[in-house]
Amino acid sequence: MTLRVGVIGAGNIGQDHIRRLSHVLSSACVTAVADVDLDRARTASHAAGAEVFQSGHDLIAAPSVDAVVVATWGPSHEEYVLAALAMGKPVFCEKPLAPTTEACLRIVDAEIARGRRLVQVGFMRRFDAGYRAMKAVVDKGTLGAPLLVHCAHRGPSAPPTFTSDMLITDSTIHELDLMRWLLGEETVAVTVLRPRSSTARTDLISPQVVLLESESGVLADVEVFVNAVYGYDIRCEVVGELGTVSLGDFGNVVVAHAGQRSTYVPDHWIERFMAAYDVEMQAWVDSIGAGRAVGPTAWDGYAATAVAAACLESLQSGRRVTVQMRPCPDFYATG
Ligand code: ISE
Repeated sequence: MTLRVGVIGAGNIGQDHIRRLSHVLSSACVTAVADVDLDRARTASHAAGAEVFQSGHDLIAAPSVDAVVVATWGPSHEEYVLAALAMGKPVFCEKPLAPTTEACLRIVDAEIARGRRLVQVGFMRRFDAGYRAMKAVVDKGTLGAPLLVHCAHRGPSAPPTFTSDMLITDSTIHELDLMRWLLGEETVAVTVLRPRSSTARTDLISPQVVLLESESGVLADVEVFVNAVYGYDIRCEVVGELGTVSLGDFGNVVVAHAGQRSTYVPDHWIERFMAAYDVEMQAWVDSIGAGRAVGPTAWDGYAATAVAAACLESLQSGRRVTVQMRPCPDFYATG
């Protein structure tokens, strides 16, 4: 059976999801596209032959839509996810689930009230082959207990609308989720440091260094640098009692030639994580067919936003901030 998907938001990632659902994945097609910018929706829907809507709510209610992808900007996620939940339609929501912990909890509560998991959050790095291989090594215990994690999240340049807070809420949010997933424990306290800033943008605090402390005391340092000029470069290394495991770049080779050793660095996150996005969305489509939800839950979306809220407070105060989170409901405990 082919899953008929409606995509709300036809920006960068929305267009990419429409392409993947229409031409790359199996058992799915795009039957509807909505965007407040009707022309953008029309252009994006063209290749898929999908119906065009200006209102995301009309798209969710359409009988031709079985499941919904929300790829609009963060502050509008909540209303669309809640509307999909109200109709009992599965919904894939891009990260962050919502910008505030209160909004995330309203989604969590609505999903629990519905009685079954309908939300998957777009933390696609959990589907990246490199991160999965790292997690398998950590889980196997070969390295002993993890002690430290070193991460770098660098991009070539940030759009003019990108703010200092967005280094946390838009970029580091991936590492905030990954730490919980890789270590299998909550982050309990954070500190955000401001090193010397790049002169590329005087209005932006970039780079930042985010320190995360886990329940058992594992310390993770995340360098987030959104105007690093040279390319999109994601690094991660877990240091355990007996050894380390590092993230390999996707299929990268190192070339030594004419007195130089060099390797390719992509310039955009869509390219770096292309395969992860494909695997992530195929998993979502298949899980709906199988009637068994997989992937990052609404609770994971809430937890990442709760850690991000503490990071934003620390970015302002310069102090260590403890993370405030509700205890995890049983509903998500086995998910
Ligand atoms: C972007 O929105 C993403 O989702 C990318 O994965 C992330 O690396 C980038 O920093 C964000 O701006």
